[in-house]
Amino acid sequence: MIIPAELTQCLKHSKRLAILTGAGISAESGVPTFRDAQTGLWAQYNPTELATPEAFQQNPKLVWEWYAWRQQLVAKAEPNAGHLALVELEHHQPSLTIVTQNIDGLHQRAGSNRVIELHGNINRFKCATENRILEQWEKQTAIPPHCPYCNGLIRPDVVWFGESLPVFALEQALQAIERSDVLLTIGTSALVQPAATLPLKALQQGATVIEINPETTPLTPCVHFSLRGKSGDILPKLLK
Ligand code: BV8
Repeated sequence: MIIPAELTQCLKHSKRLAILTGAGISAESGVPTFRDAQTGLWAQYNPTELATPEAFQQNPKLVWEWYAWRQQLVAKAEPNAGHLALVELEHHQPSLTIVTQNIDGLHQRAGSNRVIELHGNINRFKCATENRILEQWEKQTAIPPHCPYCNGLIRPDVVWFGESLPVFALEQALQAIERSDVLLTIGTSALVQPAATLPLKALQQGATVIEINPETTPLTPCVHFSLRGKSGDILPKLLK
C-alpha cells in the first residue's frame, strides 16, 4: 500500500495524537474480533447476547466458560506489528493516548504506557454483588467461583452490553479526543456505543481523522483518510 506523504507528515507534526482501537488491531494476534464467527464451541452463540448481565444471571457457568475460553486465547496471543508500531510512535509522541475498546491488554503487553480501557480487562475480576476488584481467591471447583468476602459470584471486570462504561475511563477518553489534533481510529467497526461517538467528537472539534480497516465502516464517509488494509501491515509503514 502506498501511504500518501501528507499522511505521514500529518502524523509526524501532530502535537496531540489520539488513537482509538477496536478488536481488529488484535485480530493478527489470533484474538477473534466480535464480528468474526466465534470458532468451535461458541459458534452458536451471539457475543452481544453472552456479554450481558442477563446472560450471566441466567447462566453464569456458560458465561464464565466463554470468558475462560477467551482468556486462554488472549494468554496465548502476542502483541503484533500493529501494537508494536504504536509503542514506537509513543516514544516520539509521549503525549499520545490510546483509547481502546479491547479487553485483551495487548497494548500494555506490547509496551504502550498511556492506555485507557473503555470496556475493562478480561484478566481482572470482580465480585458481581459488591463490584469489589478481587486480586486473588483460593482455587475453587465451583464455576463461576465465589467471592471470598460475601460469597457472591465472581465475574470478569469487563463492561457488558447494557452496562455503563467506567466513568473515569470515559472522561479521560473524552479529554484525549477533545484535545486531539489528529485521531487514528484502528480496527473498529464503529458500531458499539458510546465508543463509536468518539471519532465524531474528534471531527466536530476539528481534528484530522484517519481510519485503518480492511473494510469500510459507518465512519468511512466521515473521515479525512481511510486506509483499506490490516493494521499490522499499515501501521509500521505509516509510522516509519
Ligand atoms: C452503554 C466488553 C449506557 C465485553 C464490549 C446508544 C447509546 C448508548 C448505548 C447504546 C446505543 N445504542 C446501542 C447501545 C447499547 C450498546 C451497543 O452499543 N450496542 C451495539 C451492539 C449497537 N452499548 C452498550 O451497552 C454500552 N453501554 O452505552 O451504557 C447504557 C446503560 C444502560 C442501558 C443503556 C445504555 C456498553 C458497550 C460495551 C460492551 N462491551 N466489550 C466483552 O468483550 O466480552 S464491546 C465489544 O464490542 C468489544 O469491546 C469489541 O471491541 C467491541 C466490538 O467492536 P469492535 O472493537 O469494533 O470490534 P468488531 O468485531 O465490531 O469489529 C472489528 C473491526 O476490525 C471490523 O471493522 C474489521 O473489519 C476490522 N478488522 C479485522 N481485522 C483487522 C481489522 N482492522 C485492522 N486490522 C485487521 N487485521
